[in-house]
Amino acid sequence: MAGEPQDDCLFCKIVAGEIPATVVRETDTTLAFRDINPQAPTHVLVIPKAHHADAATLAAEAPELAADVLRETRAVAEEEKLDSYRTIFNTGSGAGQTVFHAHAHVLGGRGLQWPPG
Ligand code: DGP
Repeated sequence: MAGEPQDDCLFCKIVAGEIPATVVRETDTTLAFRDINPQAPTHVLVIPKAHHADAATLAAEAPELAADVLRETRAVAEEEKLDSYRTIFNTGSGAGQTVFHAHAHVLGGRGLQWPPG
């Protein structure tokens, strides 16, 4: 069922506390933690605690929760004192999505090129 924890999901395990993570923010519905393989001085992942496969699925299945995630990306940027930052939702393996639990990457603290690779 949409939103239920998945046994084989890495980020569900982080939400459950079964895998450690460096948490920077937590709300009732979201968790923000540092990416294990940072691509910028600040690289934080913001996830819904409930399992949804990707950002578009999250927006379709739980639009309020999608809004919670977006609000938290800004809160992370403010806490990290980022004037500019990039929010990325890789969607699908061809776009680099490797964990199929919706997550926003918040990247900042260095110049970011456009277009991205
Ligand atoms: P994506 O490629 O968009 O699906 O992003 C998944 C990100 O998750 C990737 O940047 C690396 C990160 N990641 C993978 N495993 C772990 C982990 O165990 N802990 C943390 N903190 N991040 C992880």
